[in-house]
This record gives sequence, C-alpha cells and structure tokens, in this order.
Amino acid sequence: MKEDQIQYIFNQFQHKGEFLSHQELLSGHINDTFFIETNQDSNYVLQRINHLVFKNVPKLIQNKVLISKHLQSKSDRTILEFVCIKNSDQYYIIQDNNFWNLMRFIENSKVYTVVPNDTVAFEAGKLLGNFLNDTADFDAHLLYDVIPDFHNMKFRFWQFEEAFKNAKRERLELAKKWIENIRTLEKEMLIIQNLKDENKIPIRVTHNDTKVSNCLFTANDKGLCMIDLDTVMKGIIHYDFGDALRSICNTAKEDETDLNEIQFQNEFYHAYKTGFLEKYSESITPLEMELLPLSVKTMIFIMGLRFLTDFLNNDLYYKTEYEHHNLDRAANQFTLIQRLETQFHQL
Ligand code: GN1
Ligand code: MG
Repeated sequence: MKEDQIQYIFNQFQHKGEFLSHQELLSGHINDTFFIETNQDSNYVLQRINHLVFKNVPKLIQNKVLISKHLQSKSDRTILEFVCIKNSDQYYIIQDNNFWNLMRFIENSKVYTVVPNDTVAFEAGKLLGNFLNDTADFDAHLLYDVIPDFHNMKFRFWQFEEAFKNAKRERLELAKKWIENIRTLEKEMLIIQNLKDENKIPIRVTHNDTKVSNCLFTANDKGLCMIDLDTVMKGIIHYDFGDALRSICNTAKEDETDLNEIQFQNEFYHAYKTGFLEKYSESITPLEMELLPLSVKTMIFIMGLRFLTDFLNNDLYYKTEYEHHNLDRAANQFTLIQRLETQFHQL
C-alpha cells in the first residue's frame, strides 16, 4: 500500500503526534499490520482486519475493546490499548470496504518466534496465567464467536475430509504421508473435544492464539503483555496452554523446512507450566490439570491439520509466500508431534 493511503487512514484516528513513516509487519497469517512512527513519543500499530476470515469485524473489535478494558480495570499491567476515530467512540473505520483499527505501540518491547531459554518460557507462562486469571470474572458468553468452531476438532476434521474429497491429485500425492498420519491420530486427537462436548471442562474466556510471537517481553526478558486479541472468545484453557507450547517448545520456527532442526524442548514445557500455574492454580480443576500434556499434542495437531487442509484447498485461507508453504507448515507441525511422542511420558 502507498504511504499516503496509510497516512490518510491513520489520520482518521485520535492519535497523538504526526505521521512520520510506516513499516509493514509481516509475521501475521491473516491481517495486514503496519507499524506507524510519529514525531512524538507515541507510536502506533495500524491493522486491516481480514473480513473474509472474520465475517463480523465490528463484533471482533468490540470483543477486543471489552477485554482490553476489563484487563485495564484489573491491574496496572501493560495492556493493548485501542484508539477511537476522531469525534466518535467507534474503534474502527471502513475504507474501500476494508476495516481498520489502531492500537498504541507498546514501547521497549520485543517478541520471539523461537524461544531462546527457559526464562523466556517461564515468563510466557506467567503472561497466560495472568491473562486467564484477570479475565476469569468476565462472562465468556458476552464475547461474540468471531470464528465459530475455531478450535473445534470435529469441525476441523470435517473441513479436512471435504478438502480431501475435492483436492487436486498432485497435492494429494504431496500430502499423502501426512494424511495417513492424521487418520492414525484421529481418535486420540478427539479426546479433549469429546470431554468438552460432554461439559466436563469449564468454559472460560480464552485468547485462542497464544503462540509465543503474540507475547511481548521487555529488554530483560520479563513478560510484558499478550497481544493479538482478535480471536478472544469463549473456550477451554487447553486451547491456550497447548497452542502456546506448540511454539514455545519448537526449536525451529513454524515454517522451518529442515525437519532436523525441529526438536521438542521438554524443559521449556516445564518452565512454561511452572510460570502458568504460579499465576493460575486456584481455579484449575483436576481434569483440566490432567489434560495439560495432551492439550499440547492436540493443539500442535489442529494447526497441522488446518495448514494441510488449506494446502488441499489450494491455499485459500492463510497468506503464503511460496507454492508449498502450507504443506511445509503442516510437515513442521506433524514432525513436532513425532518429536513430542518420544518424550510424552515426561510431560
Ligand atoms: C493465524 O494471523 P495470525 O498469525 O495471528 C491463525 C491462528 C494460527 C496462526 C498460526 C484467525 O494467526 O489460528 O495459530 O495463524 N489465526 C486465524 O501461526 O486463523
Ligand atoms: Mg492471531
């Protein structure tokens, strides 16, 4: 996008300072995100929300603002802050059929895509513990389901089978090994879903995209804040715990193609869990606790399944940088499961 367009959109919001420059942040798979530098101390993050993926963007933004305000009322910890448009209490604008929202950039922060040591894993665990703790008294049913059945394993299997039926022969051939793997694991991967459907696991406010690149840290590696509230909805803690460890324990980035680089870091699992439980042990039920290790395998699996489904659908959902990107992402996740399986008993 041209800089003057970005500047125009930015200027519809009630920000401080004047626009100096913008830079696209490329790590997300769905939205378009831009860092905005101003001539004052406050910088911003401008985001175009993908309305093909998120069918009701105003409701999504309402969720984010509700949760952010709730978190703010609970403690003085750093939180994501959204900015209204000028002369209005609305948090988004529509420009050329696209929805935009603006957040304050959290200064002096950094992110990791691969975790370097167990201190970072521990701190990330505390971030999730605090998030779930601080939202525990928020009625999860007030949140709009921005993507219904987002982490519903039965639904994801159904989507996979549909994609399988319609896939091109060439793509099926390339995915063959992983398709067999999916069918072998099916029963085990439905355990948590079935327990949820039987109402055996409490429904809570959950973040639903807890990968480590959605955790901010200080320069000294103290946990600062969880970002990306797009998918905050009602759910079960296993979504968040498992999805976080999916990236925390992977020694390689999510789309690393050299599968030898992928190991499952057992110590990071324990460090994360310790940090998590330090902040969140009171309300956890025995069954929730028992399912924590399985949640990791389950969430790695669901991401692999979704990447492979999108590959079979000719890449309709996730942004891809090259032809087989989704296949590589899926192979990465399924390899991580294989590494995890050899040490599952230690979790
Ligand atoms: C997507 O766009 P991003 O990076 O925030 C996806 C998550 C996946 C993630 C994998 C709405 O998140 O579910 O875990 O990619 N978000 C959506 O990195 O599908
Ligand atoms: Mg996200």
